Amino acid sequence: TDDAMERFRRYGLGQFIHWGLYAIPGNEWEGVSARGGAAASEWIRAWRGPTAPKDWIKTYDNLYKQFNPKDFDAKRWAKQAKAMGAKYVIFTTKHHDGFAMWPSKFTEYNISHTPYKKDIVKEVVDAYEAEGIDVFLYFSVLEWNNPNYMSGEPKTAEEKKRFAKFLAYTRNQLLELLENYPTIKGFWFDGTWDRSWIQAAEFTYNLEKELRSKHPGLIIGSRFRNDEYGKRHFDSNGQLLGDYEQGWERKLPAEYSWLDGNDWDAVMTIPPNGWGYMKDWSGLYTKDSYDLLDMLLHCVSMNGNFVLNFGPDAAGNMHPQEDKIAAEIGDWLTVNQ
Ligand code: FUL
Repeated sequence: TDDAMERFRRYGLGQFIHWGLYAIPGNEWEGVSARGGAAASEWIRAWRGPTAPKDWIKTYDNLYKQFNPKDFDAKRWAKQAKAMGAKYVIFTTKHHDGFAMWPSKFTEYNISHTPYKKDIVKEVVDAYEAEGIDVFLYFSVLEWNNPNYMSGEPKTAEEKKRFAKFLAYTRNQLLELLENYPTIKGFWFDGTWDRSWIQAAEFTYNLEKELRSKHPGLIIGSRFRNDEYGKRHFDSNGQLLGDYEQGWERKLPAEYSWLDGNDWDAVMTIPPNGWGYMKDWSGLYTKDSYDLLDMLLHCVSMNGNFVLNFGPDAAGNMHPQEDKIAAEIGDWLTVNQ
């Protein structure tokens, strides 16, 4: 409804959190770094070539057996986000590796089979809402480990059948998330850039209608529909501010005129070479609070929201640079509100 979008328009600052199995390697494995290229951090499962350990994919898919974040305290994160001035949080329920951070009935590859066992999505939703912060769930449609997922257009009858299964699975998971966490404000979709998904326009159209009928006012990011309607509704932007590995590109507002009259957010990550946790930041361009405040003001001045991404480590702690940035942004916003 319009009320939900009215709230969205007033957020200003949001927090993104990328947390999943990729936090365990933290961008390296047994002393070898996956840094650079497409395999950084939360993309490490896609690590290929001479530097990748042998049988890396198998190793990665078994990391869940080690996931046991001993310091994880969603309340501590939520308090930090609140002090920073975040009005909404976007949390990764499932990234491209397909691992569900909630006890999904539709895949075994989920949090309940880790030593940690507990429902992390629930802990995050409850803690942030207790601080008055609205919750959005990040959901990657793309699943690297799912044989039914197809990046290209399904062609043979057999492929079409498998892809139909995949779509049914996606629908089930989304309905499950809505049922489990009925207070969420929206979904932030990802991984929908593939051809197969773009071809599934009718499916996304119907599913969006269904989700909204169950949850009036639900906000759904443009990356779900991949069409003009989606963009008009709420444009979630990954690269709006330019290349995150180099800082950002300053442009005059006129260059963003395609956003005029639209609702949108732009996301930017603190870890220097990805969105999930990275152990080693040395030698990489590291954004500081000045850069990030600049970006925040830039977005807000153009009626958009700015979403700052954190990549906690495998124990559940933010990186010291993230703690520092959160505190500094919070101080600045308190003084200048
Ligand atoms: C991209 C993903 O591939 C990245 O891993 C990250 O989640 C970013 C926000 O969106 O599409």
